[in-house]
Amino acid sequence: MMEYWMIRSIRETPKILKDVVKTPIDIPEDFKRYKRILFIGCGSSYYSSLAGAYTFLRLSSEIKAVAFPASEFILTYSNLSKDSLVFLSSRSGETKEIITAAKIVKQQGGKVIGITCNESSTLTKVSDAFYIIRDGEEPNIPATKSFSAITLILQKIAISLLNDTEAIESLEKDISKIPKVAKKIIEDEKEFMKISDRTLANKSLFVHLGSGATYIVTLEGALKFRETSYIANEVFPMFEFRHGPIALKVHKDKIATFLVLHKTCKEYEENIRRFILEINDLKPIIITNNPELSEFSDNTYLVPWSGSEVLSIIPFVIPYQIMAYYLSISLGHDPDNPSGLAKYVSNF
Ligand code: F1P
Repeated sequence: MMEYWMIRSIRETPKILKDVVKTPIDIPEDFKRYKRILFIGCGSSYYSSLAGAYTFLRLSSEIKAVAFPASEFILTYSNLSKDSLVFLSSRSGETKEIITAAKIVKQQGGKVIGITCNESSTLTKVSDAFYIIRDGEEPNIPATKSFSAITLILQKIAISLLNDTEAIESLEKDISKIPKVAKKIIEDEKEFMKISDRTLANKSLFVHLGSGATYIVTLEGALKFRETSYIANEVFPMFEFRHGPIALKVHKDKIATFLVLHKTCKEYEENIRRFILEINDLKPIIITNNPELSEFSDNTYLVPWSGSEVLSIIPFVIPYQIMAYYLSISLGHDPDNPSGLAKYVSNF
């Protein structure tokens, strides 16, 4: 079977993450004085931005971090630029909405920090400072290792902006474990190929259910399937599925459902068990690090992650990237060059 770049890029994730773990995040002390922290990106880089904002919000006592797609920031929220520290993420560093957003922020007196894989990109030229991710460039259009690397940089930045030194130390220990865990998950590659072939091949709608960090995982996972297999994907915070979208169950034979859960929801374990029984007829694929949930599905993947919930995003997204890759090739598509997609969107 021909191997496309996408699976090779996924397999390079542990190596690139090792470099990111070693990247010093020298945030100047005065950065903590900004009233707001904005994380902005497009596509997969928007989901990395959500991960950055989520990390800060979950670990800080201040509600001052938020993520936007660059186009929404430009059309609706550019008034937030003043007194804001703005992290603009872009694998290519050339996405037009990102460059436009950078100019707006600077015009209004905000501070622009770029995160990109492309050292000679326009984003580095319009930023006040920037972080470069070495070897982040991918021949495959759908982001894989670059998503994980940009996400980890943003999470490291968010953690460095916290004031709680104890929390920072413990999270930095967790961060150092991620590359090894990524390697272990990638070694299970054939397990994900089986799930794709056995469960996904003849479905016409994918439904993804997550919560907290794993909700961000499902957003990026759904995008991977859309980009590489051209299948409709719906994503919901887990219990939101009960407020209307559960009507989709009428199509249960054509639906593949993913339930992505970190074990932290201990105090709501009973509610979660009842919910899983409520959607049992959808035969969910369960991606979790809670072994007690494996009784609910023949398709359960136990993610070997025992670290914090906020840092579970990268370990939990790799199974999605691999499943999307194998589904795409089993459907006869080219996962590297999806129809109608460009490496980046150069107009706005
Ligand atoms: C952003 C992006 C990708 C998407 C596709 C089009 O690129 O939307 O997330 O997969 O490649 O471009 P970038 O700003 O991160 O380079």
